Amino acid sequence: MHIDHIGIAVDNLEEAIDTYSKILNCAPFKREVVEDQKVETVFFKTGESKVELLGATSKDSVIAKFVKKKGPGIHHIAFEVDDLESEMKRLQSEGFRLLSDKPLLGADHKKIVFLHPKGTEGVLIELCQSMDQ
Ligand code: CMX
Repeated sequence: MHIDHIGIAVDNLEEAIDTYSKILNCAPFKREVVEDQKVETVFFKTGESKVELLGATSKDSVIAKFVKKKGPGIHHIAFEVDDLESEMKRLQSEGFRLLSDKPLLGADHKKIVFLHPKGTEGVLIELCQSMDQ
């Protein structure tokens, strides 16, 4: 397991791209709308891991709700796992609350599942597995 990416919720995607291009001194390598999640994602490579900027594509997106409530900021940490379904079973048996029964389709050609932040010391955790393997 390793940190795949840190998700940052933003209000203005273009401004955030400009800011993070300067901080990381590189251009994003991928931009993708994830319809199911109502988000537009922009990825920067940072060594083995990535930074994912998340903009809402609709007013009822969880990102719009988050930014309205807390302002822009770190939204989630994503850990890449080798076998998502078995990790889901393991964490369910440990009593964690998964936010979906089945893996969802995420950005970057990954299947994903989230753990509710109420059971994870206030941090929204995403588990992801590449579908390219
Ligand atoms: N990190 C930490 N806490 C969070 C949070 C986050 N990202 N989002 C919400 N919360 C907290 C809120 O602060 C609130 O806490 P309090 O009760 O103490 O005020 C509580 O969770 C409930 O928040 P809410 O605003 O009422 O939001 P909802 O319950 O409607 O939704 C959540 C929260 C986590 C269940 C929802 O955001 C979710 O299902 N997330 C998973 C999907 C997702 O985040 N998709 C976007 C990313 C997609 C991608 O990366 O591809």
